Amino acid sequence: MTAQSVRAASAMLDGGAFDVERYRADFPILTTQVRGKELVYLDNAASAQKPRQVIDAIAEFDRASYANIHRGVHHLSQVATKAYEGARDKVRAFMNAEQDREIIFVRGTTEAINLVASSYGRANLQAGDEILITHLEHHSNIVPWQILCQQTGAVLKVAPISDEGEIVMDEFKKLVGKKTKIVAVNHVSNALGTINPVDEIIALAHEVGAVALIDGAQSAPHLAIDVRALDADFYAFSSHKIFGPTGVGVLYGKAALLEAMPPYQGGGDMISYVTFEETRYNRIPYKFEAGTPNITGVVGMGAAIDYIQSVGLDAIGAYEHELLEYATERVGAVEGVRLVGTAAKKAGVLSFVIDGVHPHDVGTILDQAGIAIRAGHHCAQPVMDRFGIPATARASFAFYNTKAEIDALVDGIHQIRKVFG
Ligand code: 7TS
Repeated sequence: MTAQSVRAASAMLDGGAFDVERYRADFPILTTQVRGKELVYLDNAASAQKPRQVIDAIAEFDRASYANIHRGVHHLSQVATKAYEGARDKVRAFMNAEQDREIIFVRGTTEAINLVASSYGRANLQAGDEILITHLEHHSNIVPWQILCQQTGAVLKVAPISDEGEIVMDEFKKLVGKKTKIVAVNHVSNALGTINPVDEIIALAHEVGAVALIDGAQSAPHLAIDVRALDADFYAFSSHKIFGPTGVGVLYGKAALLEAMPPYQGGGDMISYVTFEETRYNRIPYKFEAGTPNITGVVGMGAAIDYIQSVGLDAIGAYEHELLEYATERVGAVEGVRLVGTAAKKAGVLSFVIDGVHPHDVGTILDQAGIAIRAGHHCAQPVMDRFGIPATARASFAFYNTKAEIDALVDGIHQIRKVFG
């Protein structure tokens, strides 16, 4: 048994229960008081909190190992380069990618999708070609494709979703055809929590020779990702949603695709040779990492991956499922509350509306009780349009949340109903 699996096993209480208190103790911010109340942090889909192990790894790297990477013969530059490239290998293993060079460090999911749209998209799409997304996407998996359509004359197609918030696969299949060149879908919806059948979607894309990009911003914190089993062409996620720092994330791409793609940005590190007449580009992944990257952020993301793996994604998934079921039942039972997004397979997100109360008021009143949720369109306005609402209140869970916190949320909702009579 590894040290990590010993820790994971010993964190399971008798009877296999998840020892949430043990993990909560790793997150210093969870003891914060907000407006005189104990913080109840239910905005994990926006950004997850960081455990001490990540905070310390960042501080320790900056204190003892920091220098610019890839370009120094001096000791610290070599130490920093090793830490940076070590994190790349951790990401590779986390996603079960075959090779480190298939892992590109970017600013986050948004930049990853823009990179593919700009580089792969402009090089491979022509007027009349089609890009297929769904009605369930975050704006960052809509707008880059709209820009690409404007630039190339390609056409954006959108697969519909059901009243439960699931992709209507029969309709999706009808939209996949000879003209389809890119299929881009989220693995888990940030607005509704739906887990999408990305394996089936990728297979459909491949049947017509299209590439498939999976937006994994909301899956990476909750599900084990296996890009090889999925056969994903591109897969993106953000560090700040997996308990790491902001400003850094990952684009996975199959090596053959990345090698054939033109650079996204030009500058230092992405070249092998520069003259005014001709520039030769560096090999992948460096071809796509122009300029000094977020070195400390990458190291912090590596520490976050170590941390997640010490808890174990299977244990996280099982515990969060229990939390979501409890929350769905309790919140759904409150009179005047309607849950938005009731898919059969969901992860970590409970979106709801309360009759006669604007979601922003829900968020503001819950905040008075120290409860942090998100109120708004969640950067998924088409999802709101589909349900004929301007916004929802959204509670989103991490493995450090508890049933007692869900009880606090339910008490808060009752309070709101009283206030708005
Ligand atoms: N895709 C999905 C499915 C997301 O949930 C988000 C962020 C992004 C892409 C963009 O990620 P970024 O790290 O590049 O910003 N979602 C949210 C959210 O639900 N609330 O705040 C940010």
